[in-house]
Amino acid sequence: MSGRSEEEFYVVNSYTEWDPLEEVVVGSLAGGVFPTWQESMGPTLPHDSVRIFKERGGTPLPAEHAAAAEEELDGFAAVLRERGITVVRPEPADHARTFGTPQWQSAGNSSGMPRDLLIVVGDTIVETPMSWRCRKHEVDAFRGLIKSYFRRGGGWLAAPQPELKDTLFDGDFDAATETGWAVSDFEPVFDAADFMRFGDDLIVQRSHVTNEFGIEWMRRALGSRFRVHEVPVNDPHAMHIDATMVPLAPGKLLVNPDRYIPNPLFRDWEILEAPKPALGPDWPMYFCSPWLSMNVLSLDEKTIVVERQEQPLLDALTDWGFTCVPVDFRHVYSFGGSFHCATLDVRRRGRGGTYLNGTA
Ligand code: DAV
Repeated sequence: MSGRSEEEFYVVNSYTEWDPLEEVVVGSLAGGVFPTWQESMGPTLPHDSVRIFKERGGTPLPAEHAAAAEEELDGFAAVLRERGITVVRPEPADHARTFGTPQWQSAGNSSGMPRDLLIVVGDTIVETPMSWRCRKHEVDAFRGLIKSYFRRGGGWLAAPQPELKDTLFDGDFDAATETGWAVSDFEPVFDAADFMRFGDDLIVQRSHVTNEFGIEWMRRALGSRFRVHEVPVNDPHAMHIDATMVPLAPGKLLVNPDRYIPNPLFRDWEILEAPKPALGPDWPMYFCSPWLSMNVLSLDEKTIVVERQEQPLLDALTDWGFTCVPVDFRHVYSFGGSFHCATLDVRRRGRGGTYLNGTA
């Protein structure tokens, strides 16, 4: 494990959201439970989830719906494999088990959404300091994979372990005006899904799970090659940027028309407004909004995995010149994400570069 040969250097290699995909982690909802409630979840969640999490935190996800979601994840993995992409999965985990620190106790959540926990920047996998207590040990199901990549030459960087004491959640969020943030700057916290990768540049949003301290930690940890740009968005419920601004190819940004604020970094980019989601109001959505329609996965600059029933988006992307691969994923939606959230692209071809305006 000393040094890296030229070949090993490519074991972990992913700089963008659109370079040709070669290896990817796909999450699993097996063993998943409802989150243990904490106040800082409130501003990010659909209204009914507050009660549901308070009542059912730590108890298993609804069995039939979760089994259907797991089948969709398996089906998605099969579609990727058929296209020659290497797919790896987490180890089994029992998220009902409780854990804690001297300050607090919690059960877990699920292994469904690796995008939230981990981010690959170039040749390195970064482990994030998540602010939901129930998610503190979620990464353990992926640890075998991370160690294996490291042994084969990949980089591995873990953020400082947050304490997640009450002080962290003493943010300035005001429910009446829906302004401010649920987390303070007591210590660095961020979810990986608040970042998006554009070669040597990353964008990030401040959110109810990502604070300024966390953004600054990431900026310094990544070093001088990478530039981290905090972008303003119009989203009082902000948690994860991947249903707000999704780059599909160099110069093509899919945006949420309710949330995107025009940004000079994208001056020369074509801005594609996502059509309204197809999902009706009665579908159970415990974590997210129907804008998960936008949470697509690019297989390369031309090819995008899109939920099979999102016809308006399928039509729009086809009109814009993309080839869409429709995959069933609505049951997965219910548990906190779509194709981008449920994956972690470990290897894409490409070696970085400058794509955003005014950054070189
Ligand atoms: O619209 O609820 C979803 C982002 C999931 N990673 C939303 C944000």
